[in-house]
Amino acid sequence: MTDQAAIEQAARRVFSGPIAFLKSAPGLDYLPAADLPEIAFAGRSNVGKSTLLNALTNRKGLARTSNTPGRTQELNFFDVGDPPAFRLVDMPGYGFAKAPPQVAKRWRFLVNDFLRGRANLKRTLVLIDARRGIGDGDRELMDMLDEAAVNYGLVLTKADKLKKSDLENVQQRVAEEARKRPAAHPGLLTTSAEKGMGVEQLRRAVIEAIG
Ligand SMILES: Nc1nc2c(ncn2[C@@H]2O[C@H](COP(=O)(O)OP(=O)(O)OP(=O)(O)O)[C@@H](O)[C@H]2O)c(=O)[nH]1
Ligand SMILES: [Mg+2]
Repeated sequence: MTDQAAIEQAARRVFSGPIAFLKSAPGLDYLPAADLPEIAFAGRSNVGKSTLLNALTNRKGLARTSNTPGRTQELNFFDVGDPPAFRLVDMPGYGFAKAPPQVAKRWRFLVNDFLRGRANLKRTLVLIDARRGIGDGDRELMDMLDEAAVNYGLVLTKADKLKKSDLENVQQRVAEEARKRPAAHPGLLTTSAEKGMGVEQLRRAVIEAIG
């Protein structure tokens, strides 16, 4: 079997098997042991982190989603496999205008400290809303990841909301910015959780990142 076929087969098997919520960590003191590889979902509030995690695992209500930004307020850990082989981490978003400044600051420290300090973190997925492109908050996050040499991959979300030419435009701009960033993985993934677009590719990327 080719490597590619083996990865596809592993991706299908892993994501159709058992996946379970492990725990919610409101602070770094509450993290699970760093004993398994992890993949984290980061990005602006409302970008679709929790929704994409659900699409990836093909389970609708696994991570809580909402129309209102600020839904996810803690680091939520999900075990993939039984016994678990790795974990997915759904995180609070940034750039949520209505969050009280103290709360927004707490989330930012939680997310940044986790991403910078978690030795077993294999890949951070930085989600970018295809309608908005890369914003200031996204740049701040990527600057931090670049400085800390934490490797990440960019993922466009909500591709279903754009017409083809606009989507191609944003893909080009985002890919170009990614190429300039030292810790960014080459290759931009374009997804729509709504339409299931890019979900297979994301599964393969996760399996590859886990190694
Ligand atoms: N059309 C469309 N809507 C989406 C897609 N992904 C997410 N959404 C919607 O975007 C909204 C926010 O999704 P969430 O997954 O809760 O976003 P989040 O990034 O987890 O947000 P926070 O937890 O607040 O940081 C929800 O109303 C989703 O239904 C998509 O691919 N297409
Ligand atoms: Mg969320």
